[in-house]
Amino acid sequence: MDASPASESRSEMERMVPYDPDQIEPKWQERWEAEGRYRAGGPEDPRPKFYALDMFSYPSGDLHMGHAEAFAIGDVLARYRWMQGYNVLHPIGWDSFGLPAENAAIKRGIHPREWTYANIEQQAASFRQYGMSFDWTRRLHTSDPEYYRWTQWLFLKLFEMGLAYRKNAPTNWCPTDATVLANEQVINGLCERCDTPVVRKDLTQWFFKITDYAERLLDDMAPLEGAWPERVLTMQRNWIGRSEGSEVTFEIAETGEAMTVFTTRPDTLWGVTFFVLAPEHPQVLALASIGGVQDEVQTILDRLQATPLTNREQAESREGVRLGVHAVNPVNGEKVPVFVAPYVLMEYGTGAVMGVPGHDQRDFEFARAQGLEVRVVIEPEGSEGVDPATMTEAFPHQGVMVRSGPFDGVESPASIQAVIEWLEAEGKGRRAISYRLRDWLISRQRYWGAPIPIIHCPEHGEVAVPEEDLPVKLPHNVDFSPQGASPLATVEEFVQASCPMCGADARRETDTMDTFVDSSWYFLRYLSPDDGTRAFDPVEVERWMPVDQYTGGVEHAILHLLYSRFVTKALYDAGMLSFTEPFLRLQNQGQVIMQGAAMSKSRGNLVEFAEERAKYGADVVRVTMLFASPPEDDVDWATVSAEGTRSWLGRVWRAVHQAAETSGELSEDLRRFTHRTISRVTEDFDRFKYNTAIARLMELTTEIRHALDAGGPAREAAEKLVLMLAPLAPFLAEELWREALGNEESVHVQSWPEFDEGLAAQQRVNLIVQVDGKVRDRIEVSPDIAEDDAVALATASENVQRHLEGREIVRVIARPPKLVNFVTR
Ligand code: ANZ
Repeated sequence: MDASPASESRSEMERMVPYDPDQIEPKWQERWEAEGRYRAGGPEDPRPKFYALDMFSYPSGDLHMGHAEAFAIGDVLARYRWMQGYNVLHPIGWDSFGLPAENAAIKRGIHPREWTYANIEQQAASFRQYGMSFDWTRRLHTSDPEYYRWTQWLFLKLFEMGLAYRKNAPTNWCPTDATVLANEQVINGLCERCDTPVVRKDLTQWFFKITDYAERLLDDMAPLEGAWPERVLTMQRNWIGRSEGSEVTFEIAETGEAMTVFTTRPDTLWGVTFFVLAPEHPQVLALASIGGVQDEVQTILDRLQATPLTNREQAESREGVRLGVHAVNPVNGEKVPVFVAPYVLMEYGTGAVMGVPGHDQRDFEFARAQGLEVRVVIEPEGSEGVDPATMTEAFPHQGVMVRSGPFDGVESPASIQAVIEWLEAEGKGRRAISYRLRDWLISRQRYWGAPIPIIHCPEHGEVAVPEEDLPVKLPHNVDFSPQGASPLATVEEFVQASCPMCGADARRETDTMDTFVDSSWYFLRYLSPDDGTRAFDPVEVERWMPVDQYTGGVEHAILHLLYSRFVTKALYDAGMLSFTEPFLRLQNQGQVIMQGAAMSKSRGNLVEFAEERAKYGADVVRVTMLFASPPEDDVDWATVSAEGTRSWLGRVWRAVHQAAETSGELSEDLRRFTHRTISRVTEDFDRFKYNTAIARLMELTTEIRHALDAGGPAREAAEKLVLMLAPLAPFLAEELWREALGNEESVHVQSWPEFDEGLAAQQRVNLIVQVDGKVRDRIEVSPDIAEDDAVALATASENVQRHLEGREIVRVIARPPKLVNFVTR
């Protein structure tokens, strides 16, 4: 029930039509669409541009609560920028290729296309009901031939630049889904989707050479500092994983072969007591045959074959096989035994390491297990000397070099540089940088993706499909159940092709592209979505890019964002773009959870977006979501109050209707209060603090109510309230603006209200907010703030929320305007 303050007189309430979202939302939805309300302005539009991009949706079903949050955040911003006088581009599309569509279709016996497009239609309808200010004329689906034609074009561009190549590589293979999985899709050795144990499979795969861009991907993060969430930048940095050190060349004593290692600690070279190769190192089997240990080595290789790649990083460091050959340490001519061990990874550095058990923990464990010498060559300053016999772990820290020939007594970190210079002068090594980043594996052995536009010719090898033959279309009638090779390989008409160079019989590539390729450039396609002659229009790109604000989930902190950055840089290098970073600012939203846990059907805590919207209306869901917390925090739907929001919007409804009937100058107090609210809400909007902005609008509602109850005029204040409410609750604001306040034009084409600094700057008092008697925040409020508003503001404080987390509020002591104290248990 909606408890109305007693001051709203009975007669007024009886006269007034109550707030009913069902009556107003469908009406405005239709009108806005007919008016083409949110179409971005063309080249002649004089307003400054603002590209507001939301991470597009995956059509796995109807919209869920996560979408409801993310898209509410993006939509408020777009609407706010419109009102501030920007020409806003706010497009929508669907990331509509991918394995889930194929798996769902297999389960239900329908075609992936049917399943996908039905879901898209449902989501599109839900978006409209939710009041999204999208420019629908730019809508795109990555699974449309009109789109994936250009994804194929992008592939060919990268191929032409030498950035797309094929090689045999170990992959994570899910036997059930019959496809390659990215490392991120393997959870504890199991397939993320079906929990089948993942095995390793060596396959010829297509890659994009993102490693060529490692350095630039790191360096170009500098301007994103402060504009992207810090944790996203950190995750990208760690993912790229730059290590400085050196390469040092050893020699195999028995064969004279050179063997190079990468080390971050060349200052430990005098402590090398063994040498280790990754089992997949190309020289391993030849060296094993010298020592006669091929069988032992083969056993390790066979076992690794059954281990997902992701589990390799955790390989047991004690296991290994002695090859029977020796490596010569270039700094002192010492011969040390060579081993093969799974803890050394072929994909990192050179696939070979120098064993320094005194200073590297894994080397230490290996040496103890294999009975190898531990030698201490770095000591903490002023130490008495460390006895290797009694050491229980390696000493990995910096210190003074000892037992290191010409370098005795040299201290780190300078010692590392000194040794590198010496190695270079002696021709024994060189400065080197190693990256954790691997090339991007883009081929998938599945049906529902963009076919890779390559033809394999017996004579000419991999030949690009000529641009005029794009798109290479997906055949419709395919048995897409998993079968080991790509389902496309079974479609003879698809596979048969002739070589574009010589016309000979050839075979078409049957792998499709990872969907991350589709989403690595979609922000460019939105700018000229109907252009049948090119992927993007350079003039439009110049006009709109880079994206001013990107909104989406932190789950895309690495892959999607890194791939988009890479593709942007590659297209820049191709001379097709004038900028190297696609997204100027990034805003993440938290998750929507239920009773402290992620929502899921099986857990029984799933809240359906469609149901909530049907129950409360779009505006209430939007405002509830935004009021719950700052965007980047999780929203627990169990702790929010849609009823509370509805009751507030009902108060707004009545106050504005009533205020519309009044006329004349506002009282001095109400005028000041209104200006202060505009000033504060503007500030909050600029920092994405929609929750506190809403709390302030609640305060203003109360002030308007007081003025009305005192018989004073309030129309001007009500107008400002409605204007500020427009981005948050677009339907209600429109209804009030046009119907209650009697304006001709839409509220959504009005200017954002301005405020008078002098009026806004009136003295405020500090509201002290306590949790269990401890001060957790101080908030500036008006001296006559109402109790409800003080509590709402206090609740919205980030710091207070942190301290309330996991606690139950048993009592709220409110002494406005000075104090709010939450007593918890
Ligand atoms: C000798 C050494 C001595 C090392 C010492 C470290 C400490 P980050 O910092 O992550 O880049 N390494 C090199 N290649 C490897 C591979 N393919 N598989 C497993 N380990 C490998 O790590 C660099 C260090 O990891 C390298 O420096 C090497 O061990 C090891 F006191 O060399 B070090």
